[in-house]
Amino acid sequence: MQTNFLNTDTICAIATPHGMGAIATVRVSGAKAFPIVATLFQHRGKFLEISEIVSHKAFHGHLINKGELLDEVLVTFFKAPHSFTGEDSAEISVHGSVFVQQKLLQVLIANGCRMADAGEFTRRAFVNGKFDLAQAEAIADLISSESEASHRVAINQLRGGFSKELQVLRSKLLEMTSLMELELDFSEEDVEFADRSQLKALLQEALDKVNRLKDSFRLGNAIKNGVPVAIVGQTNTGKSTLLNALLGEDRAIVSDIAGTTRDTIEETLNVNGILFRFIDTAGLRETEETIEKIGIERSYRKIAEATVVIGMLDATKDAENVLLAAHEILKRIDLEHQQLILCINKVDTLDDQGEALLGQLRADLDNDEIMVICLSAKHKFGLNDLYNTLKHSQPLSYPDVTLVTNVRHYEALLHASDSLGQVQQGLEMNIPTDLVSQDLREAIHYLGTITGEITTDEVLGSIFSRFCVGK
Ligand SMILES: Nc1nc2c(ncn2[C@@H]2O[C@H](COP(=O)(O)OP(=O)(O)OP(=O)(O)O)[C@@H](O)[C@H]2O)c(=O)[nH]1
Ligand SMILES: [Mg+2]
Repeated sequence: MQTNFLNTDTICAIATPHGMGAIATVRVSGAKAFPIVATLFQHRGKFLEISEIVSHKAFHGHLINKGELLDEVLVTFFKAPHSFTGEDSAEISVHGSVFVQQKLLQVLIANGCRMADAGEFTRRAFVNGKFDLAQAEAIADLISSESEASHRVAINQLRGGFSKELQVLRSKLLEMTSLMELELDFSEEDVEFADRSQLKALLQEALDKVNRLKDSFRLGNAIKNGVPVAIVGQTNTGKSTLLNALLGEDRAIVSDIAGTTRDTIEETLNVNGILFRFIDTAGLRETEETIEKIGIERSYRKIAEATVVIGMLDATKDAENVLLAAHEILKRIDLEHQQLILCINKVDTLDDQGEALLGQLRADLDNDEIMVICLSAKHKFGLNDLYNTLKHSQPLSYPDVTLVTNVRHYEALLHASDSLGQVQQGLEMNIPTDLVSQDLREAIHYLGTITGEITTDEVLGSIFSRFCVGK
């Protein structure tokens, strides 16, 4: 039960960004929200009676504290349960002076409110059944979304797309357990209620779904925090020049000395609505130099973690060398989960702008999944081709499916997938039904933690404390 979260205090907080602004909004929520606000608020020259309050209507008037005018304001009231929190609530829009905002909070507190904890409004909404935990978390994501893609993912989760998928899954699994447990009750009589082959099919379906969601985390997380794009290649191929060209600023040091970049440099950039995290890395070469070696180790790690890898090739080198370098990079890529874009850089030095080399490389690789483009990072030639290739790269072309973006959800899915795997093994090996159904219950439990059907104070505390005060 979550009754220990039902807090009857009336809470208040500033809901708009801190500091000075044209307008600031202070939120008040709880059983005493209306009486507290009414004692401070004059509408048409007299203090508002609670009976005059109309829900979802803005009242114009004045905030009066101990006979003194504090500000001219708009107050909107929301009657329970038709408010964000599900409680009686009011939103007071004041002029955005920091003094007025702070003073209003002080006055509210003096009249019986308490400062809200971080995320307490959303937490109350969750406790009052306004939405489930995954949706509450989507609100935090929505607020912090910086790109069109992350916004789209958060909106889908907020509208309950993810929760619905989980619900369907959970109820299917519950149905399976009840069938199995019925069988247990009659075990003396050696009855098989659950058709084993039907169970197996259902289980496979559930496992596929859980695994799809689990696997979507790689992309979901990338979209939320910026799709990692590692720029890799031999020294002096122009990786840092490319990073600077993409960002439009001299972020990384560029020089003709091989081994200029020692450490990785990361910067995010919004390209056509998708947030990318470009990572310039230390050039790959044999070296005995300790620091450079560490840098190169890091480059390999960044390749492994990247969703997209830009492999930089140097057009001033002979074709054989370029092909060899391309294969060195390709060796490190998992084409099933990663996109490789090979860039033949410095084509400004070639008469044919790299056309011959491009043909040779494509023929040699003979793989449509690998994109190859010509570039001059220094002269900013071919950047549009790169942007387009990035935008349409395979790992990013997801249809409107649910993407998991939250580590907590990902971990729960991982556990659920493990448990379902155990069930599957158990069914294959004809392990007694009671043991199998225990694993099934475990999987159901983990799925339930995502939407908050099963939760603990500790989990809720850690989720909502990440929200800001006023949310
Ligand atoms: N002509 C030409 N030169 C380029 C181009 N891109 C980079 N360069 C030059 O190549 C040299 C190396 O560039 P960097 O960007 O430092 O190369 P890097 O791959 O980061 O090198 P490391 O950090 O040492 O691995 C510099 O002198 C650049 O000016 C290009 O498109 N055309
Ligand atoms: Mg560099």
